[in-house]
Amino acid sequence: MHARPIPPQWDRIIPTIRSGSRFVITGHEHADGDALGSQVALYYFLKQLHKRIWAINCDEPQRRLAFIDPDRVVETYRPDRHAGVFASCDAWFIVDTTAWQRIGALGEVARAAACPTITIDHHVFNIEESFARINIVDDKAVATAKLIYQLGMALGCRLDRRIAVALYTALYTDSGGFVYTKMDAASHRIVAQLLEAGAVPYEVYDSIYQGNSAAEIELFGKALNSLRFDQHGRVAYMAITSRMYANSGADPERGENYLLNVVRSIKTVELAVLFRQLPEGEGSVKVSFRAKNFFRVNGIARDLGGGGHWYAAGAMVEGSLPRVYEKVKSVIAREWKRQSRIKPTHTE
Ligand SMILES: [Mn+2]
Repeated sequence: MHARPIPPQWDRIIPTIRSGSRFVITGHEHADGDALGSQVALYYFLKQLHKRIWAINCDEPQRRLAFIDPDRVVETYRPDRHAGVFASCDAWFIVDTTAWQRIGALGEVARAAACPTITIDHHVFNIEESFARINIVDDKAVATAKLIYQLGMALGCRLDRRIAVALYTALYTDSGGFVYTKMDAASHRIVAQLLEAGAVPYEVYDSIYQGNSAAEIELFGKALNSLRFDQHGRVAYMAITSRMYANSGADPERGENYLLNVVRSIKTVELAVLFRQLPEGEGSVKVSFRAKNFFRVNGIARDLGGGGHWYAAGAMVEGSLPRVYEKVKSVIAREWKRQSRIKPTHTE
């Protein structure tokens, strides 16, 4: 099923919500603040309408985001337990992605699902990876949470503290602390309402950014030691080997954003690239890209089998760390030449 995306026209799905009684909500794998926050907020919005809801992801939520889901409503997919749920639900919502490859083992289940599948997302849409019957996409939105807020209001639901914390965390994390280009005035007005509904900025900040262990900071030190520059200091590369964190007890996932943001903060750096060798064997590497002003990374990530935004994207690449490192370096060198000729537009 390759359905073209539609802009947020909530009338297109509200009848399905009103008439149905059983719904599933899924976020993408390794759910980030936006995926988990959007999922949990939509869960409680639909609960207000007295629906039976299952929130099911393909993997365990990150520990540092557990505060978004204090009642532990998000379950991890188990075929034996959940097969009946997918067979009997009235619609299946997938948030913060439109790609079946991004929901892990649930991808194949969703592609074969008999119930209507509805994605709600703000990433650049790729029809080749799409699967849902309805794709609601607004790539001008700073976070999927903005769309979930709009849907909740269109349904006549109200904000409560749990919803406010979930949506606030999503908006905060996906906008790099409310500073990225797409964090517009309308999104700030939503944030104001979330504060009125009980979200406490310092509590969210503390939960996400001040839970580091000493082992994690030591790992960051090793990663920073691997820092190398290219293109006259405009491109920065870092690599974390699986050996680096084998005994550190650190959760590498949570450090990625931190490292990329630290390196991107270097005045001359336009593009930061992080290679993370995955611990399962030596066979694959997660490559993450963060650009600053003009360089667009989503095309590179897509060519490598991943995806993302113009300024933030990533991919899992098969191969040893040195081989993936060299491969990506040459792809970037080529792209750098091409994109340097393009005038920056800042119109994302
Ligand atoms: Mn997002």
